[in-house]
Amino acid sequence: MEDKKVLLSGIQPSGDLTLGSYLGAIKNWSALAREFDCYYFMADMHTITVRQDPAQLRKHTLEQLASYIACGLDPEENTLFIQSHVHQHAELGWVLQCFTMFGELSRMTQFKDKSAKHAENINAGLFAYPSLMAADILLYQPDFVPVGEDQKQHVELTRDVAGRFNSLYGDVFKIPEPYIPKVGARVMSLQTPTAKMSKSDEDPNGCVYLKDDNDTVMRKFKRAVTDSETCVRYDRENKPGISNLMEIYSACTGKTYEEIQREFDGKGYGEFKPAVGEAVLSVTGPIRDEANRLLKDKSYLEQVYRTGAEKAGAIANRTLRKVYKKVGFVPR
Ligand code: ATP
Ligand code: LTN
Repeated sequence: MEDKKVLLSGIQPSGDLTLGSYLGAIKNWSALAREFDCYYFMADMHTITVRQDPAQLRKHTLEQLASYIACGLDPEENTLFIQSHVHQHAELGWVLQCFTMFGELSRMTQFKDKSAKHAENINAGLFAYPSLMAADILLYQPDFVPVGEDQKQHVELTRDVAGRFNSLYGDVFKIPEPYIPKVGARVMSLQTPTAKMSKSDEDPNGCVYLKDDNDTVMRKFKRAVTDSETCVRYDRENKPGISNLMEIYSACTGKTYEEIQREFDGKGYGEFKPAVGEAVLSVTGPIRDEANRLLKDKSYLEQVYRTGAEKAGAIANRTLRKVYKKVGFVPR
């Protein structure tokens, strides 16, 4: 256990998990448990940077935990916890805000996107979000942070903040590496294939949710936006819709783009689109059913997140104590 490398990641329970969250993140996580000491959490504190309905937030947090387990994250092998249960995240988050520059935060793409989308509520938390994310990460001294492409900028900022802190106080934090999957790193919306498939997207047709029933999944793929050609060919620039479907199909079947091109040679999109839907369902159907089963067992989920928070809290506390000492706080 001790000499295993450490890995940590989180997802915001801001909505229902999507095919993007699965292919871009969770799918890869489940393959890593043997090799690494893994920490995965529900980033509930991050979600309130955007207004949330409290009952929905609670529901999404537990559903996300059930989905993590249904996607193959065994709670015996992975530490699964809820961010707000480990108070050290908020505490280190504050300290790291004091080591993150205004200019750095202003450059974050997610901040720019979200503040454009929620112009009426550009709060300080939304702006300072990457400092809390840096705390989430650095508390556990991980070697790797597996995330989708869109989070790379935040992990890079985390590295800069950790480096800045270390250069002032000595080696307190391990500098983590982002760990980005090659296939499925950027699943795009089925309706606007130039935009990321996102759980908080307003158009539910662009987004495939892990909890969608079979008919809904098939309907969404049949209606996916493509182009005016008919050939199944990978070209991100000129054929974003088809290329996205090819990436999804490839991620779900393990086939290469050449194999897919050959398979659908001479066949139109009318055949390709439902085939992608079927391939996706073969993966997400069993996950959905298992998550629904787990959600009925509240005491099991409770036991998982309690054990997780206890384990995570012990590690987090070690780092926080060290940081408090370094910056000069009087020990209690
Ligand atoms: P929100 O809409 O609330 O911003 P989101 O759906 O964009 O959420 P996140 O919670 O930001 O998803 O992401 C969770 C993890 O899944 C991150 O590691 C992220 O990089 C990855 N991820 C999310 N969406 C996609 C996607 N469309 N393609 C690939 N990876 C994704
Ligand atoms: N910012 C991420 C969620 C997140 C995270 C983290 C990911 C919060 N803290 C720490 C990895 C490590 C997102 O919006 N997907």
